[in-house]
Amino acid sequence: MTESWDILWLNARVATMKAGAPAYGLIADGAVGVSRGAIVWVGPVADVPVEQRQNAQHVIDCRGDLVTPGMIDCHTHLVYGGNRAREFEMRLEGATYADIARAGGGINSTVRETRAADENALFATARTRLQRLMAEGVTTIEIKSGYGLDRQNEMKMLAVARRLGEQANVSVHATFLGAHALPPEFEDRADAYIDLVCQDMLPAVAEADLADAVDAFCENIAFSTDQVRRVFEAATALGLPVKIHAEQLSNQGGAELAASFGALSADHLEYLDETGARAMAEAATVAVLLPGAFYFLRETQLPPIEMLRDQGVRLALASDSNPGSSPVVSLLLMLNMGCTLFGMTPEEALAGVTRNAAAALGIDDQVGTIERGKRADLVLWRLQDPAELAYRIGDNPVAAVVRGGVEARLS
Ligand code: DI6
Ligand code: FE
Repeated sequence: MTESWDILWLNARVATMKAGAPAYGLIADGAVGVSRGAIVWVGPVADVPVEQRQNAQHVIDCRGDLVTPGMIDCHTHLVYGGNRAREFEMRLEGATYADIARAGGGINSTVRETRAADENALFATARTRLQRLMAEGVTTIEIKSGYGLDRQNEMKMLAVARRLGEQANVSVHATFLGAHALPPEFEDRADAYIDLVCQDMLPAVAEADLADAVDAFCENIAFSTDQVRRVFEAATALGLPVKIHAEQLSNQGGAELAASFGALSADHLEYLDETGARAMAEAATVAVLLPGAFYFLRETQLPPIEMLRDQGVRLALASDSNPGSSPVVSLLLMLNMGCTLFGMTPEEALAGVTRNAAAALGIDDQVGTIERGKRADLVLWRLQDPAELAYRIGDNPVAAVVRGGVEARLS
């Protein structure tokens, strides 16, 4: 006799988001069977095996409502001290993001506050932000370091990210972003700081198993392609996958460099050119688009969505939740902005926070679609048409969230 299922979701509109399937991979009268934390069956209600229908432990009647894969926020800087509301005011008075960064504000003002905060304080504020994201169906989140900029403080941030993953019912992917900004004590010595990142910080982070990937900010206000290349060589030697913040404010060729290292993703990309897009396509590097930062910095240069589509680059969408350029705690709002600001379709937007976000984290074999064998990360929404997820603004239609077959809540 086959083992009975733990959960059977019946009468659902199941947006499987399966690769290659048209129209959200939608099954109109669908059912999903879950056993031992994994999806074991998905298909039309009429085809559910009779004995499973009778014996499932919990049967949930979805009453025609929508079920999607758990939402994945694949680019955040969730852990930080303080906030930058004052800089928001300065920008509205005419200063640019780059002006403020060059004057010692920007990322470095958050570095001061993050260094001054202890682990518990950082945990408490990040936890509140995580709760907001989870309330909208987020079951997997990436969290970067990058506001410590020395060994001890980068490791403190990553330890907080790991702790969030242990204490909340959410999967946390931690990313080491030591090459985020030049800390004040290294002024005019960027290469010496990169030496420290490669020779001291990165080995310590890897040794303590505090990071799942390594990121770098390639920009004229941050690090050059030569400097980022050194970081990527060091990461690769330690067996860590890489990703990049590239072509956000100017075209530096960062995406092409990242692709040459087989990067999981290149993120932002407003100034990406065709050479970069082609390199990303060849390396299967995912484009992570961040409309929150574009909006909040009042940028006008749009990421080349059409070119990325033409090249067959997969598109992901994320919150970039951070205090300076995207103080966002809503992934659903990013779906809306991905469509209204960047011209994505609602289906591309949903794929961007499910299947393609999973690919941007290198875990598309485990999560991101509703398919047999994947982890049972599922969201039930009080709506029927998946396009409504991108259409609504400021609404939260979540009815239920499960992660690994267990109802998700923050302990
Ligand atoms: N690009 C971003 O959008 C964030 N980091 C980066 O490299 C902004 C970080 C900040 O302003 O605090
Ligand atoms: Fe970022």
